[in-house]
Amino acid sequence: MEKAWWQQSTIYQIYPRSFNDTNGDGIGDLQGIIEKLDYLQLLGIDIIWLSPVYQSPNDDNGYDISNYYDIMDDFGTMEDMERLIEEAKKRDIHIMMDLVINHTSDEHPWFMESRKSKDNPYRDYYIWRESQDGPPSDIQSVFSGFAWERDEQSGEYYFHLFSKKQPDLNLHNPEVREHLYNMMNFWLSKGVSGFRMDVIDLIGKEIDEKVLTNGPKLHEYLQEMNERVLSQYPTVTVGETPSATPETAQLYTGKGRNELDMVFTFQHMSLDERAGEGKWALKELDFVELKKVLSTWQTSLFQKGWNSLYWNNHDQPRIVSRWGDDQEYRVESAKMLATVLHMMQGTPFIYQGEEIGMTNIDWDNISRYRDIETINYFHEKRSEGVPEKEIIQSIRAKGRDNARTPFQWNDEAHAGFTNSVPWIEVNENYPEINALQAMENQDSIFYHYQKLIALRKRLDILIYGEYELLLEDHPEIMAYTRKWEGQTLLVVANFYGGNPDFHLPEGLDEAHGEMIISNYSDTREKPSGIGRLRPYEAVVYILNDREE
Ligand code: TEU
Ligand code: CA
Repeated sequence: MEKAWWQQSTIYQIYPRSFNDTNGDGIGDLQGIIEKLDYLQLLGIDIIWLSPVYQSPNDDNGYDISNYYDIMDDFGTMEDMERLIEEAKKRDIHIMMDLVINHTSDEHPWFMESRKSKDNPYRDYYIWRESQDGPPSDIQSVFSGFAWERDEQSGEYYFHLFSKKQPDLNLHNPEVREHLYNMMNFWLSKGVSGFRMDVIDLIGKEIDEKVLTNGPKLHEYLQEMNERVLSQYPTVTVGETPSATPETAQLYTGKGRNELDMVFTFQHMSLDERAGEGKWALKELDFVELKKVLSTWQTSLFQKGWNSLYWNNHDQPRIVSRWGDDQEYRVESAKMLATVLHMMQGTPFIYQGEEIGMTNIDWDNISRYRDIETINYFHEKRSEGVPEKEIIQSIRAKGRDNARTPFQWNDEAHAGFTNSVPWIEVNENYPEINALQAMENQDSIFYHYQKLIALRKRLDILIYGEYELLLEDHPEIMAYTRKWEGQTLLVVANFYGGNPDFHLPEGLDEAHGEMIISNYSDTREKPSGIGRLRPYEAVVYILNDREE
């Protein structure tokens, strides 16, 4: 089996606004990323996924693009971008752009034309409907309220699944697709290596039938895009697909389908939400279900497609606060979560700050938050009479700003992120949690990630090994094997703070191999199946199969 170059890669997501500010305006910038490339090289990552850096009025922090061919003023210039691509390349690091083509900004020239009149040549670039009495349908925006906005000029409504300032493009118009393919080719010819595709499962939608994700034309368009653009370069692609199931993932990533390399599943991310009630409806994590979901993705795509592996991104709360322990066992639990994820089959994604165990924020006043989704949700619930305390509780647990506070570089003012006032406050725990501190400590989370990344390059079993879940119903332990060419990789992890008892299945209960990584520095080379695990302990062995 030949492996694709991105199959043993690790991808690091940068949210540029919050990464590193070099010109003292309180906003991260491209020069700031260039300055930290050595840090990323030391970590060992292969690809940077850059959240959007295109020109944007920043209603949704760059996910509302007004010019696909230029760089946001806050972040720098096209020259800075070219320099970033070049400097990254020198360090064998690829750049993956964020591709936002479900919608543009309402300040994009296409939309400004489109809204001028019903017969404007750009009218059909977006989705317009006539309606006399209120919105044309009851479809709701992800960011609260109706997904329809009445436009004064023509009296018609335009469709926006996200904010009012993010009108949805009409991908059924071949001219629109043509423009987008040209734009993608422009970036690939500049030397970027691929795309992370924002809500790509929406591009085949049929509004009038109320089919949003997984529309009838979705795969046809992706195949067309592949033919026209992606197949022309050695690219790596990952689709953001909130609706994907293990079955539809095979349509996107299946061999011979010529669509995408990977998709992001959201199924594991929803297991601490009350089913069907959306992201703010909190419930405790269903751990047995988490094991089941992750395992189903592992086995369904085995030799059929390819998984992306992630715990964090710019839309999700910090994993160590969410499913680890961000207090007493912060270091152990962050390493445990990393280990469990990185030993699976797929391409791992690290979100900035994850590698130093950054945590959620603890803010109870709405004025400190910056995210449009959070702010809209707050006001919507207030107007429905929900007590402020209750709303804030959800926001603290799930709000996107948890991931968006500035990167904590050191223990100086503003965590070394900026020398002026940051656009969003720094998490106050930066004196203890920061990159400098992590780099000076050989036992830090940072070096654990470095080891995991290096193991992926060294051990083919991590690329090819067949996955099997063990101890399925155990309420505290996650254990699995990966088998390949007479070897077994065994991963056993305690997801909680106790000392659970467990028995591995026969055959695995005596170790014959070597421990390759653990999150407690004093873990002995103990027989793998025996004994208890300490709080959040995670151990990985390679066992050589016994000769019969
Ligand atoms: O997110 C798409 C998406 O499904 C959102 O609903 C996201 O999951 C939500 O924030 C969860 O609360 C993508 C981007 O990742 C996000 O940052 C953008 O705001 C959104 O698309 C619109 O472009
Ligand atoms: Ca700046």
